[in-house]
Amino acid sequence: MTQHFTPRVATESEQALYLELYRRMWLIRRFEDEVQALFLKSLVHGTTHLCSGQEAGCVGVASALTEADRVSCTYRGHGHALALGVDPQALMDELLGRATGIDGGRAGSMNVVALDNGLIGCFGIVGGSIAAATGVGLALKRAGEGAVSVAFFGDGTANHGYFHECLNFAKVFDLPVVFVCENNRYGEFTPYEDVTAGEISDRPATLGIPSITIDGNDMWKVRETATEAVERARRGEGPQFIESMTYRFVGHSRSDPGRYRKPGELDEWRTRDPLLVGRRGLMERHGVEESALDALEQEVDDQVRQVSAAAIEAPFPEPYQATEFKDG
Ligand SMILES: Cc1ncc(C[n+]2csc(CCOP(=O)(O)OP(=O)(O)O)c2C)c(N)n1
Ligand SMILES: [Mg+2]
Repeated sequence: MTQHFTPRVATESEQALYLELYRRMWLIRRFEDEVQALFLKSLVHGTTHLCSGQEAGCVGVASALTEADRVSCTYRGHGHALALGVDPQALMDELLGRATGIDGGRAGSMNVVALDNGLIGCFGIVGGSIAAATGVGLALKRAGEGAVSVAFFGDGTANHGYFHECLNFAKVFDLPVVFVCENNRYGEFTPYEDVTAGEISDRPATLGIPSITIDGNDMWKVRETATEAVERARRGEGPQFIESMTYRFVGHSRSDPGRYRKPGELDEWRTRDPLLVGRRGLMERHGVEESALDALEQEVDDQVRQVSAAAIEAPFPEPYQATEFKDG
């Protein structure tokens, strides 16, 4: 039993834990900056959806999980994969379609699966992550070992059928599912308030699902809230809902310049960059020296440069050979 509940992120001390979360946030930001640069050189096939600005949600929730728990994500899933501990090299190789990628180069940017890290999948279909996590929640409940399933999805997804259907199902069967709505204020190019009636977090409450809205750019707040929600689900108290308010600093996907943003909005959110909040908090709350943070960032920057160079050199997979189809 204890082995099942090994935390995904080491917890020797509060300072060490939050430094590690900060390191992961910095890695996600730099990794995705590099992904964008490689994309512009046509080295990333298909499309990309970056989570720049949303890193605290990824690492805060991941830090509340154990190795027995399972997670599903959207197409915006690179950050969540890194937060769950996926090897950056294996992920970068995957995005460049290389044989050494975490899924042999066949999944690409939108559909990463990393079962060893608890990531059951990233889904291009809006709402797919909710359905997958709910199904996994049913399986985990039947297994009876106290593991929890987590669904990440966006604000736009709260208006899709999957959302309503799965929340209802999860509550009726009291499944151990934590629904995490990452409200980045836009579904593609549409402000969420233009297409959303009422508050998203009121919807689960009508089904009897505990629901909370938090500052999703504060890794302390996200970790604390996620830990409580996960523990309730683990104890058999059924599904839980977190609306994590955040903002993406980049466009929806590869070529979106974000012209729909309101004047000043991006600058305002940049003052609440999760990396700034994290840096400040580590110094003020945990007494971390600025020089230690500079060194940590430098180390990650070097790592990302090496990862990128190695991915470019990595081999492509052999062409797919369809197995012969026989009638009857
Ligand atoms: C079923 C389905 N409908 C529409 C789309 C097209 N689509 C891709 S992303 C997206 C917006 C989703 O917004 P949100 O849930 O807020 O997530 P975000 O991209 O902001 O993280 C849409 C409509 C899709 N992929 N799948
Ligand atoms: Mg959104």
